[in-house]
Amino acid sequence: MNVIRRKPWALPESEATPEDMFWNRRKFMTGIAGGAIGLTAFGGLRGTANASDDPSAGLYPVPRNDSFKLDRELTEEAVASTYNNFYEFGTHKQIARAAQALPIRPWTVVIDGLVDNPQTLDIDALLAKMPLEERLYRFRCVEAWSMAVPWSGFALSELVKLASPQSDAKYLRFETFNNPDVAPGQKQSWYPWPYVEGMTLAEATNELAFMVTGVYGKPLAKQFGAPLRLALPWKYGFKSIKSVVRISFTKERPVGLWEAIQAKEYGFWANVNPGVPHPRWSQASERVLGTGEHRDTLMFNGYAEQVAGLYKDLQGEKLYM
Ligand SMILES: Nc1nc2c(c(=O)[nH]1)N[C@H]1C(S)=C(S)[C@@H](COP(=O)(O)O)O[C@H]1N2
Ligand SMILES: [Mo]
Repeated sequence: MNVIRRKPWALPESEATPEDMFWNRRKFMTGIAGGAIGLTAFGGLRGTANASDDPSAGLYPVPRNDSFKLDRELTEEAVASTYNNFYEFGTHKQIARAAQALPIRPWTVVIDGLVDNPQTLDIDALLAKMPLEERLYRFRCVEAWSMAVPWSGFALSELVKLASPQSDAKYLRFETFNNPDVAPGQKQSWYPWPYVEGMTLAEATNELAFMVTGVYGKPLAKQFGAPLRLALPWKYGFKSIKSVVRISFTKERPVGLWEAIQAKEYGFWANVNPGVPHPRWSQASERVLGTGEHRDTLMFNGYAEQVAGLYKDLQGEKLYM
């Protein structure tokens, strides 16, 4: 798939998918969605079979919070769970099978930095503590594809409360696991592993910021970033970091993996804005996964009402890359 020769890290996150590849992929995905054939070929890969082995399976489905509404159909599970960005398992979209190698128990999440309650939490203890709910969210990748998914999880603000940030904490820095023995992508030493992402404390306590623990009414399948990932639906998808092991409260603005390797194209804020093109392609519209439909991209991915106020006093910042 990596046919165009360029710096290895420039592939393919930083490259809009050529249409011909997209249509081939569509045929492939339609095959899976078709049912019996896909199911036989892929076994439990979609997460259905694996999810029932997950010790948190009994927690799902969780009640839906109806204040988060969609303007479109949900993306089919078979589509969303077989088209993933998870560079730890490969630089292409078909990493779902490889991602099954990730051990998700035991799993601990460290909360540290400028907080009154630093702690190491076992994932199942965290799940038991948090008010789980389902939210239907849009998702917009910087590569100009989109989906709509029913995440389960809890508001990030709940975790912030648990940590009790000190007055000089301004940012949250999230870190993914680092285990090249199970994640072959992490043997590619030109990436600055582990994957890191961050946001301001104000963004983290916005009602939309969501810690995801499940999807499609089940525990999170591994390819989605089990057992704990982020969803910041008004930002480009690379901000929604997967398989989180550490959350640090900091005074300094964290530098994400993509910003570290390509700061001219991937910044800290990465808010969706159809009027601000990526340096190499337009962000005006998006391909809807599974349907092939093209839609106009919305300001803040349709969440302006909830988040525009966060940026009022930040007009000097590069808010949209
Ligand atoms: N740890 C980690 N988190 C990650 C990524 C990644 O490669 N590694 N890719 C990001 C990108 S670019 C996108 S679009 C989304 C994809 O999420 P999905 O596979 O659930 O659609 O995950 C984001 N989080
Ligand atoms: Mo992405």
